[in-house]
Amino acid sequence: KGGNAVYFNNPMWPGEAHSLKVEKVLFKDKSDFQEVLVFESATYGKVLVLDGIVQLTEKDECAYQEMIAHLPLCSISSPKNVLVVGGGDGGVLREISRHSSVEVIDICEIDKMVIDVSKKFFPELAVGFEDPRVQLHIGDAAEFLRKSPEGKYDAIIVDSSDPVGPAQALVEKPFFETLARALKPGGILCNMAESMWLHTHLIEDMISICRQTFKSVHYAWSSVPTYPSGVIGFVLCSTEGPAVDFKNPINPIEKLDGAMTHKRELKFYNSDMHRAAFALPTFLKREVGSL
Ligand code: AAT
Repeated sequence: KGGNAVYFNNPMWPGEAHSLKVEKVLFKDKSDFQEVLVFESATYGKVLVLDGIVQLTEKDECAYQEMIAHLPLCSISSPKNVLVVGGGDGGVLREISRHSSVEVIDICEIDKMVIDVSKKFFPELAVGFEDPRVQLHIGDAAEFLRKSPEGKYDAIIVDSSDPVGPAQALVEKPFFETLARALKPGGILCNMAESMWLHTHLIEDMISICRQTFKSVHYAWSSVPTYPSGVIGFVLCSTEGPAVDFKNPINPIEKLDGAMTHKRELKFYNSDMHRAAFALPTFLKREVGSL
């Protein structure tokens, strides 16, 4: 910390620090899993920080939650059973709830404190928990998936933290095998996949694991100013079954009943952003091979 700013240093981004001006610290505590901090910033609204890493800010959360939810759900027709891994703030649930075809939204979050803090300080995200289709499971997602019935889900969205701390196991091959097993034939996965500027080797590892486990693998990305380097990526995979053309949404949000008239307006995602998200810089194409 320095003055009234908070500086985020982390081995995940060596040699640089990110900072935000703090107006007021609203909450600080240690859960069984991580340190949880909420503060009011000068320019991004309220900020949720876990173990010294920004998870979301009120101003730019739309660019992450809307993309991680609609990139997969608009790529298949009529998704019904959806699982969220992590995502205890409720923002991804809020986005999934725009899809009226969805019947069940399971969520497995390890840390109840994240949910409680979100309900108190981020009601615009925690509103996602009010959807009656949501079934909350508190526990480790690696264990939840080991016990999950085979072929249950049309889509799984992994909105988990960086692979330091409780999310460590969620980047390893056995976890991806359980994800693939829990999906229906033709079911899809959308997994948070770090920054192409900072974590090319993590992305490469994740893509190579996914290529061994899934039928097709793609990478998409979004601009999120308060994440390290200002961008975040997503790995999108489909299992053996009906082919999925991720790059051209078959289930466009603009045509979905209620998706646009949902109580909260979409701020970031639309079908143009969807298609654009799959355009990759040359260095990334070179490093991860053709996708
Ligand atoms: N939507 C906000 C963005 C997040 S939150 C990630 C969530 O994953 C946290 O609430 C954390 O408690 C939860 N989590 C971590 N490990 C596990 C686990 N093993 N099982 C279930 N939930 C878990 C992610 C922001 C990404 C930031 C990128 N730099």
